[in-house]
Amino acid sequence: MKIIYLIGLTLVIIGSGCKGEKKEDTDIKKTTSVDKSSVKKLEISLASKSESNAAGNIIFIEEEGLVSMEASLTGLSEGEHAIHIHEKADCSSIDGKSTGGHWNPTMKPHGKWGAKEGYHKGDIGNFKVNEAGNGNLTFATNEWCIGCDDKKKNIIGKAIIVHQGVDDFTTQPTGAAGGRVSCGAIIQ
Ligand SMILES: [Cu+2]
Repeated sequence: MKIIYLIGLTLVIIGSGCKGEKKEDTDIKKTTSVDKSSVKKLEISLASKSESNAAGNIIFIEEEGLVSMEASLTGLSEGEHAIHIHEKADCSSIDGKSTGGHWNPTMKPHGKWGAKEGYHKGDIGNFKVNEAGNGNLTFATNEWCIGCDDKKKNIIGKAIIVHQGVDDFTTQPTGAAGGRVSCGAIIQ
């Protein structure tokens, strides 16, 4: 639901200082649909892991309770690849396993995003990569936030992992997506 902020601004300008100057009263009423100060933006980069050439960048934008994600990846093998949020913003290990398992603050089974049986908050899914090794993904959800107090929504302090293989959405708790070929810490 859209929230409309109604800002009533009344400016009263009183001319003063100079002698003989006329006094002016001005009423300005302003209506805006988006409170610009509530929009949050975060850009992260992904580094190669597991001796791959995969890299990329992701822009997260939070606006009116919705977090959108725009990912652009390069250096991948052609076909589908899994992408998840993992639980720790630590990409230090060569194999990316320093990020831990899938981010799953609601303790649900692994699955396809939106599945009735449940899914992790980090179960973004799969995306396609073309023969040149490039892939793009857009995703949006109101189940995340950028830096809010709700631990079940806050993606800050987590990591994005791109996998060598495809998420089958059924194998627990990983989706059998194979090695971790790219990693980016979600930090401000
Ligand atoms: Cu993963």
